[in-house]
Amino acid sequence: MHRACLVLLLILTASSAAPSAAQTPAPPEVSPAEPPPFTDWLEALRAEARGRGFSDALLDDAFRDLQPLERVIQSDRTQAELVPGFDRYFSSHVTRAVVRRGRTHRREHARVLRRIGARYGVPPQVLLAIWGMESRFGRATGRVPIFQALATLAWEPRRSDFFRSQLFDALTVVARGYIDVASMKGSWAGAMGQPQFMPSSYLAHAVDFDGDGHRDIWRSTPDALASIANYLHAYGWKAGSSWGREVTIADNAIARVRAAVPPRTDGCYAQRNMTERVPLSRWKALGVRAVNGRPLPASRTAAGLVVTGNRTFLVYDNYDAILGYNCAHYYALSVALLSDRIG
Ligand SMILES: [Ca+2]
Repeated sequence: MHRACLVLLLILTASSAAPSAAQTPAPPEVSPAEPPPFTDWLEALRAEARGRGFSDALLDDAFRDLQPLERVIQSDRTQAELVPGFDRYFSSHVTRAVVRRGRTHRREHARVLRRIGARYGVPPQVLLAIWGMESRFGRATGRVPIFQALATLAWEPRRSDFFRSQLFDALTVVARGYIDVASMKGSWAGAMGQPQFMPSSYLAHAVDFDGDGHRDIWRSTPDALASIANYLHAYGWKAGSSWGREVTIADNAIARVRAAVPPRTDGCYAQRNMTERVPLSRWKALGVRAVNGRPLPASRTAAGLVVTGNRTFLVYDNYDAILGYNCAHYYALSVALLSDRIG
């Protein structure tokens, strides 16, 4: 009946192994044209920015000495080729040292994590897991000047529309006085600070939680953690609920499970690589069990099935919020499992 579902269960849910810059879109498949000479392109960009009301002083500052960065282009072009399999991805990101550091940070920032949890409903271990995955708890936020990275990717034709719009958002970030050009550093893909926000995410979701008047996701840990919480909240995180759980399916139940629940058809790439959400009680009746072999609770919690390599998960609504941060199962499952280990 549901042949697509069978296919789905066989698909290893592919995911990018690149740094997980929130909201970086998947690379397009078409091969691009040659870009125009950079100086001509920059002149036109500058004219458009002036037309949008950005001051000459700001543009002088942001566009000073801009050159395309070859390593930015190379990183962007190779990211789609690195798909190592979930186990390798997971073991390289979620090491024992990362878990240990997460627990240390949990104690160290217990008070602010409690306050953030009270305001946004996201528990400490989830915030710490994203913080750890994105920037190794603020230790690796990227050293690339953001305007340099964004100008390179906006000039290069592959994803120029997306990065041109991020460039204008980056100008807005500076124009509003949130941060100065020199301090605005991040990854080769333009993801900034401890939560690795793209400029558009920064404008929409960054918050000032330590009350100094600046949304400083680069230097303030309270601002960074609260900004992650605000982001997840905006993507539908539900307080008091978890992300999901790892499960097992007995060999003699696999065919029944495959036939029973169709693939999901809405949402981003990873969301379309899982099943529809049905109540846990339904999965239980189909023979899906907790990973320790115990029966699932017969609850009405909606859960979708995610299969990656030889591991299987039932994921709840909060998992969608993690996919909102970065739509890739490898990433979201790593965040989820890391959060369990820290918690
Ligand atoms: Ca602040």
